[in-house]
Amino acid sequence: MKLYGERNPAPNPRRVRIFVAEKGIDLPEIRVELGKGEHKSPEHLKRNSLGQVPALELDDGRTLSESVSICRYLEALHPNPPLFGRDPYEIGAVDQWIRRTEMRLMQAAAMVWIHADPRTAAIIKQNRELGEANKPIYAQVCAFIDGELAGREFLATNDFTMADIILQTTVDFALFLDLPIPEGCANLKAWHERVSARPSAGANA
Ligand SMILES: N[C@@H](CCC(=O)N[C@@H](CS)C(=O)NCC(=O)O)C(=O)O
Repeated sequence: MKLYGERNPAPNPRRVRIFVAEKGIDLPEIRVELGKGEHKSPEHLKRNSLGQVPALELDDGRTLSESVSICRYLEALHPNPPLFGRDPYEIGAVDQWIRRTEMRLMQAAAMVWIHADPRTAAIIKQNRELGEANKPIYAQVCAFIDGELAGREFLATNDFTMADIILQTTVDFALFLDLPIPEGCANLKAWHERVSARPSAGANA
């Protein structure tokens, strides 16, 4: 089994690397250099027809894409420690926070990256107004999550889970975009320090 990914700060392959590090799984990773357009090569399009990373290639040649789906597959192969919840309620809670973080926070950061970041201006037809409008939305969603983290060590359950990985990689990607954790979000800042101190946070390709 091989993972096709890209180095940090690319947030989606990083999700899988953190997951794999937390599980202690030995998964070789092959770098697909986005800057060189390798993700749109015919070989890579066979692995992921959307031309994105990460992609997982199984020993029998079958492939899986979507970072969360790859992690769900790995969870089924390596159930311990559980990172998608320990019981039916926790499984629901982890899924809820993955969806909220991806659909609200990551979506806002992605719009800033695509439409307002000078590093994508040369390769994408930007809508600057849309990009700029997403900066305060990012801050608002941070404030919402900050409130939800009050009195909690981790986002979805009492343990570190996939929901924390999604939030961690989103917040770190946003920092790369110069979108800080807003002033006043003390719970989110403390949570970020906690997850950044885990050895898995340093996993890179
Ligand atoms: N929903 C996908 C998103 C994958 C994604 O957007 N990957 C980025 C790198 S972090 C990529 O390949 N971007 C290049 C492109 O979309 O052309 C996942 O979770 O894996």
